[in-house]
Amino acid sequence: MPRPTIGITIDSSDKPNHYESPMAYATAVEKAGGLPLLLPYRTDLSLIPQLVNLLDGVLFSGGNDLDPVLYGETYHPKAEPIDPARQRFELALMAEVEARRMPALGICLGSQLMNVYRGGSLTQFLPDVPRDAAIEHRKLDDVVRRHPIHLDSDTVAVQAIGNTDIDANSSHKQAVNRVGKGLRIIGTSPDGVIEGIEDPSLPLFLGVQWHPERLSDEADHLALFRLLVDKATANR
Ligand SMILES: [Mn+2]
Repeated sequence: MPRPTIGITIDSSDKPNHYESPMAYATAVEKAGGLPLLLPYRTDLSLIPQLVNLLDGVLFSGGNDLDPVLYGETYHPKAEPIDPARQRFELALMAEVEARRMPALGICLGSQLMNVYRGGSLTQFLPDVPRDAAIEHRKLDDVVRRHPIHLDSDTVAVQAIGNTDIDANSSHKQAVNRVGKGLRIIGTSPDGVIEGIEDPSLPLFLGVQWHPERLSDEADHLALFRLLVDKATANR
C-alpha cells in the first residue's frame, strides 16, 4: 500500500526570498512510514484546497514568533517575528485541515499556532514569568537542554508513546498561556509550563512544545510521527 502523504510546513531563510526546512522533519516522517511533502507558504491561499487534496496529514513545523496582535498584544522586545506571509498561509491551511478533520501534528510554533488559531494566547517570554523552580526552556549558547514532561494518561499521545513521563528537549521561549477553544492541556514540565495541547474531538489535532523530530532515534519521540502517520492512514 502506498504511504500516506504528510505535508510539512516550511520556514523562511536568512537569505532573502528563500525557503528553509530543517531536514529532521521530513526524515522523521519518512522514518515513521509516511511520505513527506514540503508545502511552500507563498502559494496563493486560493490553492490551499487543491494542495490539501494531495495530503493525508499535516505537520505544522517550528519557526519564529506569531504576531501577538492575534491575541490582543504587541510584540515583546525579545520577539523574533514570523514572516507574515507564513502566518497567513498556515492559519488558512489549518482552517482547511480542521474542516476536513485531517490529522495534524503541531511542533513548537505549530502547537502555538493551533492554540492561537482557536482563540488562545501565548506567554511571549517565559523568563518574564515567575514560577517555582523555574527551568530554562530556551536553547542558550548552543546548549540543548532537556527536561521531564508529565503527560496525561488519557491521551492519544500516551497511547502512542506508552509512557506518561518522558524526557524531552526544550528550545522555546514562548508557551501556551490561555488555552484555545476546544483544546485541552495534555502535558506540563515540572515548573508548570504547558508542553502539549490537543482537541480530543478530532482524529488528531495535537501540538507539542518540544522538538520530537530532533530525537527521532528515540522511541518515545518517533512515536508521535508514527501516531500522525497511523491517523493519516486511517483517515484517507
Ligand atoms: Mn520546554
